[in-house]
Amino acid sequence: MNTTTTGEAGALEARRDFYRRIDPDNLAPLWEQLHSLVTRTPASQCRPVHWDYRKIRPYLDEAGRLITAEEAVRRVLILENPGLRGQAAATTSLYAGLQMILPGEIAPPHRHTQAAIRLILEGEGAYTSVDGEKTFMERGDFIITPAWHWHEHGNEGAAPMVWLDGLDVPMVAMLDASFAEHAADLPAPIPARRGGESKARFGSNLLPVDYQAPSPSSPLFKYPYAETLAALRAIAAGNPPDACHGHKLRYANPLDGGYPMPTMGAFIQLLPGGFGTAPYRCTAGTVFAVIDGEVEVAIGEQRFTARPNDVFVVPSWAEHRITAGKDDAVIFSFSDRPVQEILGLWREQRSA
Ligand code: GTQ
Repeated sequence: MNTTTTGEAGALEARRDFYRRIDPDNLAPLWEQLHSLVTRTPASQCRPVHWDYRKIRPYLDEAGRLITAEEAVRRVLILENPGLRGQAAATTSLYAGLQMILPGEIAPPHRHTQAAIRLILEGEGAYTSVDGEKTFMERGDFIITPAWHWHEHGNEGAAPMVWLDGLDVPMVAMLDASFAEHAADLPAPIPARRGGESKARFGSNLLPVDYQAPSPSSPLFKYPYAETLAALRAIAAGNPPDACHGHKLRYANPLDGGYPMPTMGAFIQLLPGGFGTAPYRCTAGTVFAVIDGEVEVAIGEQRFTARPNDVFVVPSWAEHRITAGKDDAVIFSFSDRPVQEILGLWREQRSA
């Protein structure tokens, strides 16, 4: 054997032997994986993905025949990212699902440390109650259930109700901070509160005098679509669209103007008919849902058409463009941007 080969091969073998001997002591050499841990740019397992509502809606009906909301606790089909299968994750940090509740059904009250947002897709006459206060839901409404607030859902209408759920499940799992309680295990039911209270107290550009927020989340838990759309339309009527976002607004906590909840931010944007956004990327992997209109989406090399109620994911740092069809498009989205901003991690790159 030639000495050089022996030298290199011997050195490699000595290293492999070393790795094998330290392995039982739960040790590993950083130098073998430094480049894949500390990447130059985000190297997400999260993939761009599009769920066509027309294709998947029948599965919800089928789920409705297979299990009641009561038995399921929450009858939801999880939207699993193909790059993160088995992890109940739509992006690396966020969970998304489609929840359906049939007429007469109740999804029983519980609370958990995971925070939830809802975007109502279909139906009317169903409510969510948050800490005992019922609010009825209509298409396009944005509703929040902050961490550790009691919530139940019920359908008093005549048709199925479907909404998009967004939760910080993967984030809470990463932090090992999951707690949950079921009202059925309590000695007494959650006391009912009058409907409309939170809107009266917090949703009229007024606040209760001396109010001290008990949590970092918005005390206003419904952002009605009628009001959101009126705001978007008024802005769109008198202003040029932003090159990368069209007309884009952020849902805000009326107490401080911050995000409605600390772990998830939510956004709504109007793209005028025919308008296409300039290439854009940011570090917050984002779940989008189309409310109105039809859009062509380009994420890296991937292309698809998204229609009302379709959901799609743009991974962290994936350059994308969204182009409205001939009519105005309205798109909802949510991401972990508040967390990244607090941690000093959030970055964006605009091409215009
Ligand atoms: O509505 O409480 O999609 O607890 C997942 C977990 C919805 C909810 C989900 C939940 C809920």
